[in-house]
Amino acid sequence: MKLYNFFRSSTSHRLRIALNLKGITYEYVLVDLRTDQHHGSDYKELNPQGLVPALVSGNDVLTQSPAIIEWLEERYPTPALLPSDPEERARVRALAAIIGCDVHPINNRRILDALRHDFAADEAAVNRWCATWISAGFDAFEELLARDPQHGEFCFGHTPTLADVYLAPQIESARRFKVDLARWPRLQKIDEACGRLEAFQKAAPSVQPDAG
Ligand SMILES: N[C@@H](CCC(=O)N[C@@H](CS)C(=O)NCC(=O)O)C(=O)O
Repeated sequence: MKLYNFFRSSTSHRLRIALNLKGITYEYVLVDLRTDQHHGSDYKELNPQGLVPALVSGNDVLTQSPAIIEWLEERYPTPALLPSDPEERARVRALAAIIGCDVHPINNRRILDALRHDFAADEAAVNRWCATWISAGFDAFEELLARDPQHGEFCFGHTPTLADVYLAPQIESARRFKVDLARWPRLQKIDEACGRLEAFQKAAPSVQPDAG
């Protein structure tokens, strides 16, 4: 498999974690967002949306990290990243969706570029924008964990699930935007637990070949 990705992209980071948790080896193919390689025709041939990541498996080109992660779960069911009970699966997916649908998309680079260029936002305003939406998502995430008796060392129970796969990269990104994490003690503990696992350590942006 080939993973077209970028070290600092949190959707790429999600995929690296999921692949590592499933024990799948992959070739790291850099799509450098610093040089706008994702806007080039070569990459758009692969993914017309011009966003990372994309995963190539045999003749299949898979795009959109939620779809790719669900595909991985179906193709490589062990270890499972979703609980077996449908209601529990829905709870785990809801946590993941807070990040995947409601936080990440509005803090993505192209949105921040639009704020800078079309709405004259300076860096302080951009950081405030990011902090606002990250905080709103993390407040809800923290409260849902507080209410869930099955919240354990990880978001759900004592092994990582889809919720952790989405949460850890978003916490990394929150740090980059200098969001103070002290307000979310449960999230911090889960992040520490994730950080103890090799699958998460090997997926970290700082250890990727293009990190810089
Ligand atoms: N919903 C997509 C979003 C992908 C996405 O937004 N990727 C970002 C990096 S995290 C990107 O390629 N950004 C480039 C840009 O905004 O110009 C997914 O989950 O795969």
